[in-house]
Amino acid sequence: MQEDQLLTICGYAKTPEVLMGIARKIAEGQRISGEDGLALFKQADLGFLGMLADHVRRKKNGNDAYFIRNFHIEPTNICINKCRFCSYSHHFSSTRWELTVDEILEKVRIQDQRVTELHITGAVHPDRDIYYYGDLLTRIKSVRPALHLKAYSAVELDYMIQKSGMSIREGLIYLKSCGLDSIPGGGAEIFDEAIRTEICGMKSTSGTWLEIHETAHQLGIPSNATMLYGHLENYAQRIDHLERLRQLQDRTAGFNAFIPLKFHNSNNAMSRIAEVSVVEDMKMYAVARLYLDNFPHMKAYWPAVGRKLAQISLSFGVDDLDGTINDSTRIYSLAGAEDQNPVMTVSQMVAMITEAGRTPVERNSLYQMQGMQ
Ligand code: V47
Ligand code: SF4
Repeated sequence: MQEDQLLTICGYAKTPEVLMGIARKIAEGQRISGEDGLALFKQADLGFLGMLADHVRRKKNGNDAYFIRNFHIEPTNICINKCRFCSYSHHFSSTRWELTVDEILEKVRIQDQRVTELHITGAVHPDRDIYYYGDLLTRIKSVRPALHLKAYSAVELDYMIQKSGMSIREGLIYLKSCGLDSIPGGGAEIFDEAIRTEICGMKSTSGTWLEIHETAHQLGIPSNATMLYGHLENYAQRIDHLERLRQLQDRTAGFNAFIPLKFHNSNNAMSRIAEVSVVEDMKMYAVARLYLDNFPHMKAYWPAVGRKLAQISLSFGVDDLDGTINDSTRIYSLAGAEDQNPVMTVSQMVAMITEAGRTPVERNSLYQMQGMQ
């Protein structure tokens, strides 16, 4: 849609002047302010948000919607922390696991050869150090050298690096030399210090999370960013989170994708909080797409949001549905997400994207196109 058409349609719906002003900024490719972001959350309806977010998505990614062939390994759920939203760690889950290195290598060996990415993340185990995790990367690479290793959230990295007595920079250089290719976006939760203390006070601070990602980017290690939404936070705190990410990305351009993660309320210490509605989910995707003008990609992680909503999110700014997963993650199934065995075939992924009117593109971890077989 052309910019003038966009503005005509927005104006046609008797849109309040404050929102028309934001639509004009977006049509002209200008950055929106924190105040604008708040107004979008509070005053804009879904149709308006979807139209603007879809316009920005199309400018950045054309008609393409991405997916990847990937799988996860969660080495352990034994954790030193006690995040109140977590249904996964041994504190709340009825299961408790510590995979051995051989078990992990076996999981790598049995994967389809067309899988290109392994996402490794888990709990913060008190006894495992950076040498254990570095060696794990090296051994996985020796089994599957071409596999991209997106490994260890900033919270896991913080603990293993501190335990080793290294600086963040030294720790990341060491892990890169062992085979670390990129860093997943987990552990960001919500940066607002008061809410963070309430929901995950034992965890690494927001400042540390941001510092680890900034240092990684300086070392040529790209990463993702997430935000856990739909619990105690308000709209201003969501905008504050997006603002801190936007500022960091202005300095480094090292983030690939932003992934809003909807809070799920089963089996955790925050179960009394109701899960937010679909409208709230789509608002979150759209406002994030509009606010994070320097992020190339917006991802709907389908095991978290559900297949149907992930498909709809393609009309609210999202251009990436993550991957085939192959039933290898428990974080969301334990928290009550609809998919208890998250696995998606390539043909299911292609059908889902095509039905939403987008062109399915199989990507690698750096958003380069893969030949689909
Ligand atoms: O940091 C934990 C979230 C995250 C719950 O980078 C919960 O490509 C909702 O970050 N309800 C870990 N969310 C997962 C993660 C991730 C996932 C997929 C792709 C990428 C990527 C990163 O899961 C945690 C936390 O925010 N989480 N428990 C829960 N009850
Ligand atoms: Fe541990 Fe991560 Fe769960 Fe927090 S969210 S308790 S750090 S596994």
